[in-house]
Amino acid sequence: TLHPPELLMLKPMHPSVAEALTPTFALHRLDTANDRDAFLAEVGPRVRGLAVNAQAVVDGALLDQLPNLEIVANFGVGYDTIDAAEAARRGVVVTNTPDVLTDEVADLAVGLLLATIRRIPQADRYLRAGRWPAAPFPLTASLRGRRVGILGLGRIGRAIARRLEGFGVEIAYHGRRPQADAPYAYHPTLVGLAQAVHVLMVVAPGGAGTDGLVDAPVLAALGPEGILVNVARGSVVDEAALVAALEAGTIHGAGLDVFAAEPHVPERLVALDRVVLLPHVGSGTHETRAGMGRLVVDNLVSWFEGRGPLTPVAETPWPVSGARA
Ligand code: 8YV
Repeated sequence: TLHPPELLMLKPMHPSVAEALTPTFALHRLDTANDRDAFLAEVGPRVRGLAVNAQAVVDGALLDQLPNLEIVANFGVGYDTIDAAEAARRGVVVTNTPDVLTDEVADLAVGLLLATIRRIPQADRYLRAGRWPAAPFPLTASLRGRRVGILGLGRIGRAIARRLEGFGVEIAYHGRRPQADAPYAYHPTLVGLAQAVHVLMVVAPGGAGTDGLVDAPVLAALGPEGILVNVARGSVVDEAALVAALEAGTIHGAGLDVFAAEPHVPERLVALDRVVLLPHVGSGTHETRAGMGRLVVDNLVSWFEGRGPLTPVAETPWPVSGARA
């Protein structure tokens, strides 16, 4: 066909994505449209591909307005804002950006753990406030001799574990099932893991299956020396229970890169000195965001050249056998 495939971008994305798509595709932008419904009514039926990120929701109602959609390419490894099961039912492929951000996010997770347990941002603020001459910075907790638990031993969880091996700490994990090739102790329950470790690293995907997994009983099991680090999704942790546990001192501290209602962070969390709070920067480097952008584009190009998706998600495997073929 002489007509380039028509794509739709729902929200602003890394600029490299629109740049790379423009020569090959007819790219529509919903984020700059004045009347969203009128725009979708006119353009929707011609749209064959979506480029999205976590700022956009792709649900059944949106898919209804895109009857000829073939592929949703997500910028990010997590895709809890996309109803991938609904997409699968309609024969729409969903892709994400695994692997290209694994090491970057694992680096940040380990940095956040050290920042939290050694209170690195607090020490920096202490120096800047001119308090050093009056008294040395208070001593902190130590990673030495601590056991670390990983919730979700996927690509990023494994990369964190590999790094922590170098720190000489004992590592254990919890997930839906034990992994035969993982050299770490498996705990069949999350409460059991929390009981056995001092530090809990949350790396499980978001979505309905993991909603509120780290709840009050898990935090109680982690205990008064416990540190929670979350680089996954805010929804995996019961945020109200976490705030309560931190305020009561039933856990020691938390390092959080993600929150339940980003970019909103509860005032009560901001008021706490025992937490290190980051504005969702796990993958946020020039190199890695550019790599994620390339993979979004490569998935779309591969699809429209008839070669299938490069990195389809589990709900929409490729190549398809049977029904969706
Ligand atoms: C992105 C992320 O910043 O990959 C993910 O799942 O959370 C981050 O890498 C975010 O999804 C971009 O929209």
